[in-house]
Amino acid sequence: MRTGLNKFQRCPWCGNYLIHLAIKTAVDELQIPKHKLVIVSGIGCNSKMPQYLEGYWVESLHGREIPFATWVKMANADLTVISISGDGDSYGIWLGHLLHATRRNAPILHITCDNQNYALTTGQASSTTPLDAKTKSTPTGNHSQPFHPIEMVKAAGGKFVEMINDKDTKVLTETIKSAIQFDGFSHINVQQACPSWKKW
Ligand SMILES: Cc1ncc(C[n+]2csc(CCOP(=O)(O)OP(=O)(O)O)c2C)c(N)n1
Ligand code: SF4
Ligand SMILES: [Mg+2]
Repeated sequence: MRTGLNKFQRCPWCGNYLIHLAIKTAVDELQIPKHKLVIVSGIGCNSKMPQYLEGYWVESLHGREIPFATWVKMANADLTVISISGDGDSYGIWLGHLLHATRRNAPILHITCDNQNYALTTGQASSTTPLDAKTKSTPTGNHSQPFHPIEMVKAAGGKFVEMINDKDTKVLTETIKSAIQFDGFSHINVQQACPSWKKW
């Protein structure tokens, strides 16, 4: 955790607490030394995650965590590199990076905290918001068909692609461990609770 930062900037019951716990447990159980761990995030509620974990970390730009994480791994293949972002980021603003990293089989783990909305900017619809869901930006209901992230990444050639609920923390922890050890690009979509904005 960043020195001096001991107050989590999250709403009560935010699913990011559980995702955080799963990442921390996975890294601890794999005994990855903190000087060999690099966590790269984008921008969003989820993207404060690296601040609370032991290791090197970067909060990059919204949508740019995957190329940043890939470059880190290219510079030093001995590092464990995890990139983290939200659904608005991974599947929206720079979806291209996710698909190209998948196609290139970049050897990093990318975790998407999928709360089905742009939470940090107060709850607009994203590309995984369900049909008919009412959000700030869809007051009469969402009329756009959501992406299915798992099918999309598999179609791009993804070999390690999982969707897990944040409350299944044991499964999530074990899957993160396997994904870190996977030789190639791995992607975990975490279905994340966001009690402040995700009301469906
Ligand atoms: C290039 C760019 N566009 C827009 C923003 C504004 N912005 C910051 S966070 C955010 C929403 C993030 O949503 P998501 O990726 O789903 O993460 P969450 O907050 O839900 O965890 C937006 C639109 C930005 N910082 N940079
Ligand atoms: S707005 Fe949602 S995602 Fe953001 S901290 Fe609150 S509960 Fe978590
Ligand atoms: Mg989101």
